[in-house]
Amino acid sequence: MKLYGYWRSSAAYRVRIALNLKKIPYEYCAVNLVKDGGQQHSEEFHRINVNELVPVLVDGGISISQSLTILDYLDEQYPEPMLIPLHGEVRYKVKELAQDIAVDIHPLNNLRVQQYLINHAEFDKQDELDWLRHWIMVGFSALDDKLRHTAGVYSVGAQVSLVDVCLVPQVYNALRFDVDISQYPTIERLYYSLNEISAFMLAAPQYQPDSPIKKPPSE
Ligand SMILES: N[C@@H](CCC(=O)N[C@@H](CS)C(=O)NCC(=O)O)C(=O)O
Repeated sequence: MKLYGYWRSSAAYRVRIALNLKKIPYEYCAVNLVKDGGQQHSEEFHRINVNELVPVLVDGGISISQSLTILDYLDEQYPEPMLIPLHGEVRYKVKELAQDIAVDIHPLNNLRVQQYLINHAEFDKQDELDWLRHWIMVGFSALDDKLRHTAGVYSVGAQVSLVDVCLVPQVYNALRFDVDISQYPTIERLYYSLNEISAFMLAAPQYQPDSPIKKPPSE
Protein backbone atom coordinates (compact mmCIF):
# COMPACT_ATOMS: atom_id res chain seq x y z
CA MET A 1 0.00 0.00 0.00
CA LYS A 2 1.26 3.48 -0.89
CA LEU A 3 0.32 6.80 0.68
CA TYR A 4 1.10 9.99 -1.21
CA GLY A 5 1.31 12.74 1.39
CA TYR A 6 3.23 15.67 2.80
CA TRP A 7 4.55 15.93 6.34
CA ARG A 8 2.43 18.98 7.23
CA SER A 9 -0.72 18.03 5.28
CA SER A 10 -3.47 17.59 7.83
CA ALA A 11 -5.58 15.51 5.44
CA ALA A 12 -2.64 13.10 4.98
CA TYR A 13 -2.04 13.18 8.76
CA ARG A 14 -5.59 11.78 9.25
CA VAL A 15 -4.77 8.83 7.01
CA ARG A 16 -1.42 8.21 8.73
CA ILE A 17 -3.18 8.01 12.11
CA ALA A 18 -5.71 5.49 10.76
CA LEU A 19 -3.00 3.35 9.12
CA ASN A 20 -1.10 3.30 12.43
CA LEU A 21 -4.21 2.48 14.48
CA LYS A 22 -5.02 -0.38 12.11
CA LYS A 23 -1.35 -1.46 12.03
CA ILE A 24 -1.24 -1.43 8.23
CA PRO A 25 2.27 -1.21 6.77
CA TYR A 26 2.59 1.29 3.93
CA GLU A 27 5.09 3.03 1.69
CA TYR A 28 5.14 6.78 2.21
CA CYS A 29 5.56 8.79 -1.02
CA ALA A 30 6.32 12.40 -0.19
CA VAL A 31 4.89 15.13 -2.42
CA ASN A 32 6.46 18.48 -1.54
CA LEU A 33 3.58 20.97 -1.63
CA VAL A 34 5.84 24.04 -1.57
CA LYS A 35 9.06 23.17 -3.44
CA ASP A 36 9.29 24.52 -7.02
CA GLY A 37 5.75 25.88 -6.90
CA GLY A 38 4.44 22.60 -5.49
CA GLN A 39 5.05 19.06 -6.74
CA GLN A 40 1.28 18.46 -6.53
CA HIS A 41 1.09 20.47 -9.76
CA SER A 42 3.69 18.35 -11.58
CA GLU A 43 2.63 16.30 -14.59
CA GLU A 44 3.64 13.15 -12.76
CA PHE A 45 1.41 13.84 -9.74
CA HIS A 46 -1.42 15.21 -11.89
CA ARG A 47 -1.62 11.73 -13.41
CA ILE A 48 -2.03 10.30 -9.88
CA ASN A 49 -4.64 12.87 -8.76
CA VAL A 50 -6.11 15.42 -11.18
CA ASN A 51 -7.27 17.43 -8.13
CA GLU A 52 -3.55 18.08 -7.39
CA LEU A 53 -4.09 17.49 -3.68
CA VAL A 54 -2.75 14.96 -1.18
CA PRO A 55 -3.47 12.43 0.23
CA VAL A 56 -3.84 9.65 -2.30
CA LEU A 57 -3.91 6.01 -1.22
CA VAL A 58 -2.96 3.30 -3.71
CA ASP A 59 -3.78 -0.26 -2.70
CA GLY A 60 -3.17 -2.85 -5.42
CA GLY A 61 -5.26 -1.70 -8.39
CA ILE A 62 -7.27 0.92 -6.50
CA SER A 63 -6.29 4.58 -6.17
CA ILE A 64 -8.36 6.82 -3.87
CA SER A 65 -8.16 10.53 -3.06
CA GLN A 66 -10.28 12.41 -0.47
CA SER A 67 -9.16 11.51 3.03
CA LEU A 68 -12.68 10.73 4.32
CA THR A 69 -13.18 8.25 1.47
CA ILE A 70 -9.77 6.72 2.10
CA LEU A 71 -10.71 6.32 5.78
CA ASP A 72 -14.00 4.71 4.80
CA TYR A 73 -12.13 2.30 2.50
CA LEU A 74 -9.63 1.40 5.23
CA ASP A 75 -12.48 0.75 7.68
CA GLU A 76 -14.14 -1.63 5.22
CA GLN A 77 -10.93 -3.47 4.32
CA TYR A 78 -9.26 -3.43 7.74
CA PRO A 79 -12.07 -3.15 10.29
CA GLU A 80 -9.94 -3.31 13.45
CA PRO A 81 -10.34 -0.90 15.11
CA MET A 82 -13.52 0.29 13.40
CA LEU A 83 -13.39 4.09 13.11
CA ILE A 84 -16.94 4.61 11.80
CA PRO A 85 -19.47 2.71 13.92
CA LEU A 86 -21.69 0.57 11.72
CA HIS A 87 -25.04 1.22 13.37
CA GLY A 88 -27.09 3.55 15.48
CA GLU A 89 -27.10 7.21 16.33
CA VAL A 90 -23.38 7.12 17.14
CA ARG A 91 -22.61 6.32 13.46
CA TYR A 92 -24.16 9.60 12.36
CA LYS A 93 -22.70 11.61 15.26
CA VAL A 94 -19.21 10.40 14.33
CA LYS A 95 -19.74 11.32 10.67
CA GLU A 96 -21.23 14.69 11.58
CA LEU A 97 -18.34 15.74 13.83
CA ALA A 98 -15.69 14.45 11.41
CA GLN A 99 -17.31 16.47 8.62
CA ASP A 100 -17.50 19.57 10.84
CA ILE A 101 -13.70 19.40 10.81
CA ALA A 102 -12.84 17.97 7.40
CA VAL A 103 -15.56 19.62 5.33
CA ASP A 104 -16.27 22.91 7.10
CA ILE A 105 -13.08 23.93 8.94
CA HIS A 106 -10.12 22.48 7.05
CA PRO A 107 -10.78 23.66 3.45
CA LEU A 108 -10.67 27.32 4.51
CA ASN A 109 -7.09 26.85 5.83
CA ASN A 110 -5.79 25.01 2.80
CA LEU A 111 -2.57 26.04 1.09
CA ARG A 112 -4.20 26.95 -2.23
CA VAL A 113 -6.70 29.18 -0.41
CA GLN A 114 -3.85 30.88 1.46
CA GLN A 115 -1.97 31.36 -1.81
CA TYR A 116 -5.05 32.86 -3.47
CA LEU A 117 -5.60 35.31 -0.62
CA ILE A 118 -2.01 36.57 -0.87
CA ASN A 119 -1.62 36.50 -4.67
CA HIS A 120 -5.08 37.61 -5.83
CA ALA A 121 -7.07 39.13 -2.95
CA GLU A 122 -4.54 41.67 -1.69
CA PHE A 123 -4.20 40.03 1.71
CA ASP A 124 -0.96 40.66 3.57
CA LYS A 125 0.52 38.05 5.95
CA GLN A 126 -1.40 39.47 8.94
CA ASP A 127 -4.75 39.43 7.04
CA GLU A 128 -4.02 35.85 6.05
CA LEU A 129 -3.28 34.82 9.64
CA ASP A 130 -6.47 36.58 10.83
CA TRP A 131 -8.47 34.65 8.20
CA LEU A 132 -6.96 31.29 9.20
CA ARG A 133 -7.54 31.90 12.91
CA HIS A 134 -11.04 33.28 12.38
CA TRP A 135 -12.35 30.19 10.57
CA ILE A 136 -10.67 27.76 12.94
CA MET A 137 -12.12 29.62 15.94
CA VAL A 138 -15.65 29.74 14.48
CA GLY A 139 -15.45 25.99 13.87
CA PHE A 140 -13.80 25.11 17.20
CA SER A 141 -16.30 27.11 19.20
CA ALA A 142 -19.22 24.99 17.93
CA LEU A 143 -17.17 21.80 17.93
CA ASP A 144 -16.14 22.22 21.56
CA ASP A 145 -19.81 22.61 22.53
CA LYS A 146 -20.70 19.41 20.71
CA LEU A 147 -17.73 17.47 22.09
CA ARG A 148 -18.65 18.49 25.62
CA HIS A 149 -21.75 16.31 25.17
CA THR A 150 -20.24 13.42 23.21
CA ALA A 151 -16.73 13.00 24.63
CA GLY A 152 -15.58 10.30 26.99
CA VAL A 153 -11.99 9.12 26.82
CA TYR A 154 -12.31 9.79 23.09
CA SER A 155 -14.24 12.40 21.10
CA VAL A 156 -17.32 10.21 20.99
CA GLY A 157 -17.61 7.96 24.02
CA ALA A 158 -15.13 5.24 24.84
CA GLN A 159 -14.12 4.14 21.32
CA VAL A 160 -11.53 5.76 19.11
CA SER A 161 -13.25 7.06 15.97
CA LEU A 162 -13.01 9.09 12.80
CA VAL A 163 -13.55 12.21 14.89
CA ASP A 164 -10.30 11.67 16.81
CA VAL A 165 -8.47 11.00 13.56
CA CYS A 166 -9.69 14.34 12.14
CA LEU A 167 -9.42 16.33 15.38
CA VAL A 168 -5.72 15.92 16.14
CA PRO A 169 -4.45 17.20 12.74
CA GLN A 170 -6.85 20.16 12.87
CA VAL A 171 -5.62 21.13 16.35
CA TYR A 172 -2.04 20.79 15.08
CA ASN A 173 -2.99 23.33 12.39
CA ALA A 174 -4.62 25.62 14.94
CA LEU A 175 -1.48 25.61 17.09
CA ARG A 176 0.60 26.32 14.01
CA PHE A 177 -1.46 29.47 13.46
CA ASP A 178 -1.22 30.43 17.16
CA VAL A 179 -4.85 29.80 18.07
CA ASP A 180 -5.20 29.70 21.86
CA ILE A 181 -6.79 26.26 22.28
CA SER A 182 -7.29 26.72 26.03
CA GLN A 183 -10.51 28.51 24.99
CA TYR A 184 -11.78 25.07 23.93
CA PRO A 185 -11.26 22.89 27.00
CA THR A 186 -12.69 19.65 25.63
CA ILE A 187 -10.73 19.96 22.38
CA GLU A 188 -7.59 20.76 24.37
CA ARG A 189 -8.02 17.77 26.70
CA LEU A 190 -8.68 15.37 23.81
CA TYR A 191 -5.73 16.67 21.78
CA TYR A 192 -3.19 16.10 24.54
CA SER A 193 -4.61 12.75 25.65
CA LEU A 194 -4.86 11.40 22.08
CA ASN A 195 -1.25 12.38 21.46
CA GLU A 196 -0.21 10.02 24.26
CA ILE A 197 -1.27 7.13 22.00
CA SER A 198 1.61 5.98 19.81
CA ALA A 199 -0.54 5.65 16.64
CA PHE A 200 -1.35 9.36 16.92
CA MET A 201 2.06 10.46 18.09
CA LEU A 202 4.00 8.65 15.35
CA ALA A 203 1.73 10.14 12.67
CA ALA A 204 2.68 13.69 13.70
CA PRO A 205 4.26 15.89 11.01
CA GLN A 206 7.64 16.21 12.71
CA TYR A 207 8.19 12.43 12.62
CA GLN A 208 7.59 11.97 8.88
CA PRO A 209 10.52 11.17 6.59
CA ASP A 210 10.01 14.40 4.59
CA SER A 211 9.87 16.64 7.67
CA PRO A 212 12.68 19.19 7.82
CA ILE A 213 12.36 19.04 11.63
CA LYS A 214 14.51 16.05 12.39
CA LYS A 215 13.21 15.01 15.77
CA PRO A 216 13.00 11.36 16.79
CA PRO A 217 9.81 10.38 18.68
CA SER A 218 11.79 9.61 21.81
CA GLU A 219 12.80 13.27 22.28
N1 LIG B 1 -10.82 17.24 0.87
C1 LIG B 1 -9.47 16.78 0.66
C2 LIG B 1 -8.54 17.92 0.96
C3 LIG B 1 -7.15 17.60 0.52
C4 LIG B 1 -6.26 18.82 0.72
O1 LIG B 1 -6.73 19.94 0.86
N2 LIG B 1 -4.94 18.58 0.75
C5 LIG B 1 -4.01 19.66 0.94
C6 LIG B 1 -3.04 19.36 2.05
S1 LIG B 1 -3.88 19.21 3.59
C7 LIG B 1 -3.21 19.87 -0.34
O2 LIG B 1 -2.83 18.93 -0.99
N3 LIG B 1 -2.96 21.14 -0.68
C8 LIG B 1 -2.21 21.48 -1.84
C9 LIG B 1 -2.60 22.81 -2.39
O3 LIG B 1 -3.42 23.49 -1.77
O4 LIG B 1 -2.06 23.16 -3.45
C10 LIG B 1 -9.18 15.58 1.55
O5 LIG B 1 -9.78 15.47 2.63
O6 LIG B 1 -8.36 14.73 1.17
